[in-house]
Amino acid sequence: MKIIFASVLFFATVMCVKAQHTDLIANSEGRKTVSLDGQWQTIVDPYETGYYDYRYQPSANGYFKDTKPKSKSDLIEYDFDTSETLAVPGDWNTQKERLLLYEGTIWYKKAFDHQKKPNTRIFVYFGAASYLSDVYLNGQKLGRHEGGFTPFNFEITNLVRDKGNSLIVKVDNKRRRDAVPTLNTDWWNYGGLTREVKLIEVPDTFVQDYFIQLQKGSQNRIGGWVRLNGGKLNQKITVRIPEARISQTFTADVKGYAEINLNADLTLWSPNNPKLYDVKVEAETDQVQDQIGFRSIEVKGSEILLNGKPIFLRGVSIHEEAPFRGGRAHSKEDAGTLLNWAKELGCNFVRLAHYPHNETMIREADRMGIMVWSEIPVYWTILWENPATFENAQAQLSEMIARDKNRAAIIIWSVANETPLGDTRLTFLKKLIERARSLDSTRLISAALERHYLDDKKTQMIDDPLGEYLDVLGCNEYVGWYDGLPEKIDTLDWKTKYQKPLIMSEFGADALYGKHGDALTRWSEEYQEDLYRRTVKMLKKISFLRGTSPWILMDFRSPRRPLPGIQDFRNRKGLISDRGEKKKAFYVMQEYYRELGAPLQK
Ligand code: GCB
Repeated sequence: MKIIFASVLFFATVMCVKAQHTDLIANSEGRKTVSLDGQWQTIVDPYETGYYDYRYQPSANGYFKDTKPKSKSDLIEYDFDTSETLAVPGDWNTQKERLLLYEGTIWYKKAFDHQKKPNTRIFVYFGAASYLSDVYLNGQKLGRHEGGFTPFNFEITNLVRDKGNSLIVKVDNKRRRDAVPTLNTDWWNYGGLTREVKLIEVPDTFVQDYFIQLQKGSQNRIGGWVRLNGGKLNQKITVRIPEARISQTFTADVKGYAEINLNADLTLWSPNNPKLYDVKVEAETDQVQDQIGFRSIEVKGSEILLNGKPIFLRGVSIHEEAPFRGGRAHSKEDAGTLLNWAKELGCNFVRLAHYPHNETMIREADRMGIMVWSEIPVYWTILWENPATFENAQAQLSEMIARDKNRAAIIIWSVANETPLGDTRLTFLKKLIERARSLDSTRLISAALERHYLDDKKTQMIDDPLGEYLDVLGCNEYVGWYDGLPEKIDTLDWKTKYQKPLIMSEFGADALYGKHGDALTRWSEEYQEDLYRRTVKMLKKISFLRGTSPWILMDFRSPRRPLPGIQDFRNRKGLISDRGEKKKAFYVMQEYYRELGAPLQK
C-alpha cells in the first residue's frame, strides 16, 4: 500500500512533466530580484543516468534529489558539491574544450538561502535554457520548459526554505526532428543556462504583465492592458507617465484584467530620437516601473511608415554570438559591441536571426534607436504536420511577444525562415500569424521567403502564398554565391504578386578576413566585395524594396562549415570577422547606407 502510494505520489510529482509553468512575469528587470548567476555545480550526463533507471524508466531517485550518503555504507554515485562548475549565464560548449560539440544532458545545481518576507511570493526566472529543461527545487519537480531562446518562470513560494535550497535544472540540448528548430540548422547548437537566472519577489497580488503601446494607427492614443495575479484581483490600477503629465486610473475586473486607453501628447520614439519614458503601473498591492518608447509602425501599399512617415530599413542580420570570445552573447557589453558595429555600418535596423535574442540586446536597441526584426526558430524544414511541433512553435512565439511587446524598437515579428512551400506549412504558419496578431495587433508580421525564376530565367518572382498573410515580405537570395557567379546579379529583375514592401532579408558571400584574390576567387574579400557591389546596384532598381538586412554582421560558428583553413567551422559571411576585423564588403554596404541617409558614425 505504502509502495503504491509512494509510486502514485512519485508519478504526480516527478512524471508530471507536462506541468505548466506560470505565465511569464513581464519585465523581470523592473522587479525586486536576487541574481543566481555565477558558478553552478554541474554533472555531465550523456546517458541520462540521473533521470532514468537501468530499465530506462524515470527514476524516483534521480540527481534532482541531490541526495548525500547518510552513512559510510550508503551508495550514492554522484555528488554535485564536488563536481565541476560552469558559469551561468553561459553556453557550456565554449567553457570547456571537451564540451564544444557536446549534445545531451548536463545537470546544474545552485544552492541558495532565501528569507521569504510575509505576504510575498517567490518565482524562479530563467532568461533562457537551451533546449529542454526540467527544473526541481528541493527534490520536487517545478516543471518543464521547451525552447532554447525564451524566458520562463516557476512559482516556488511554498517550497523555498530560509536556508539550504537546492535548485537543480536538467538541461538537454539534443536536437530532435520534431523540435523547433529541427535537426539541421546553420548555427552552433549551444547548450546550457545561456541567460540569467534570478529569484523574483512580488507581493501576494502583483502586476504580472502589462501591454502599454500606442494603438495601431494612432500617434496620440495609448492602448493596452494590465493583468494582476493573486487573491485580490478587483483593484484600482493607475498608469502614470510623469514626464508626459499622464496619470489615469482604471479598475481591474474580477479576473484581474484592466484595459488601458488614454490620450497622450508624446515625443515619439525614432532612430533619430529614441525617447523612452518612465512608465509606472501602480496597483493597490504592487507597483512596477518600466522605460517605454512610443511610436507607430504601419504599411501602406509598398511603404513602411514609422510615425506616419515613409522609412527605409537600413539593416543587417545578426546571430546571438559573442564578438571576440565566441559562444552565446548575453551581456550588455556584447550587445553594445554588436549594435555599435551596426550603427557604424549605417544601420537604423537589425534582423535578430534566427531566434529571439536576449532581453539586454532588445533593451539596448530601444535605447540606441535601432529598429528590430525578431523571429522564432521556425527554420527550414519543421515537422509541419505534427501538432506538438506546432504547439511548441506557438509557445515560443507567445513567449517572445510576452517578453518584448513593450519595446518600441521591435517593429516586426517574423514567423519563419526559408520554409518549403506546401499546404501543411501554410496552415501552420497562418495559425502562427493569427496568434501573433491576437497577442499584438500593433506590429508588422513578416517571414523570410524564397524567390523563384520565371521562364525568362532572369525575373525573380516572389509569390509564395504566405505573402498574402504578411504585412512585409522578406526574401533571402544568394545569387552570385549558391546560385551562379556574381555577374549573374546584373541580369536580374524583381517582381512580386503582392502590393507590399519588401525587405531583402539575406544576401551575401563567405570571405575569410585577410584572404585576397581577384573578384572570382571564392573566399576572398574581393569576391565578397564584388558581390555586394553588384547586389547594391540591383537593389536600387527594386521599386518596392523598403529594407535590407544582408547576411551577416559577424562570422559565426556553424557545424555545416568544415572547410579547413577557410571556414574551420565558421560561416564566413560576416561583414566583420569574429575578431572584429572589417572586411572590404563592409564599406560597400556603408557607402550604400550613407547614400540612403545614414548619419556618419565614428
Ligand atoms: C540562409 C539561412 C542562414 C544561413 C545562410 C547561409 O539562407 O537563412 O541561416 O546561414 O543562408 O550562409 O547559407
